[in-house]
Amino acid sequence: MKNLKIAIQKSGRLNEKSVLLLKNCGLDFENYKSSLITTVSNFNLEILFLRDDDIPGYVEEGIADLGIVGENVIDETQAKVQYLQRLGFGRCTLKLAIPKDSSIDRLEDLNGKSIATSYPNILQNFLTEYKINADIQTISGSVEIAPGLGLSDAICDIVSTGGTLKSNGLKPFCDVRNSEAILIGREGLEENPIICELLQRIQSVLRAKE
Ligand code: PRT
Ligand code: ZN
Repeated sequence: MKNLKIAIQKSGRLNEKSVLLLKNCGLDFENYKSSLITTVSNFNLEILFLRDDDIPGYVEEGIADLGIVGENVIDETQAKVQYLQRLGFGRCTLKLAIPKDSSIDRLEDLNGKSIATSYPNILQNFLTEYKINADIQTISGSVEIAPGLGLSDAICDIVSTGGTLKSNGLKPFCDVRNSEAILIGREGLEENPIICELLQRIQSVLRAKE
């Protein structure tokens, strides 16, 4: 039988916990840092190491059967994939934030303002829901420096401890969405016995942690 493929983050905040979860499921593999793919020796599975942004699309297109990625990335890419299991790590919140001394006070005050973000789709849906007409400035990183540089009036970015906001003279203004790491699968795969077996192992690892 052809091996299934699971895509996990190659390096970054979700890599270590994704690898640990798979190891705790009894999967035996080498975590080659230099390789993009590794084979599990005791299970019909190969592991692909990718940038997190590419994972939902790979799963949607069937290049990978499964993936571990943050909900924020799934939502932003708008990929059609199945949520198989919430994994309880990588927790964070996508928030709107403003300079400490900003006159913005209520959501309506964002009308006509500019907001820098790496999450233009999620932000646009949020603004549409609240009937706010703001100008979205899409930038790919270091979003927190945008207001200080005069690029935007507000930002929309991931916050976990809040330390980065603080050190850039910003304060949280409003939560847009919470996120955690999710096991996703391509549509129509739920009945696959190998996936069912892996899902059961993952669920027992998560239960043991409770
Ligand atoms: O290279 P690749 O594209 O794979 O990785 P990446 O740099 O895009 O993502 P990475 O590794 O930073 O984050 C992967 C996932 O972890 C995210 O998509 C979220 O689902 C989740 N996550 C959890 C976070 C954070 N916590 C987090 N704190 N992602 C990013 N941050 C950043 C945030 O962007 C901000 O710059 O950390 C900063 C804020 O942190 P605090 O603690 O100062 O609030
Ligand atoms: Zn990324």
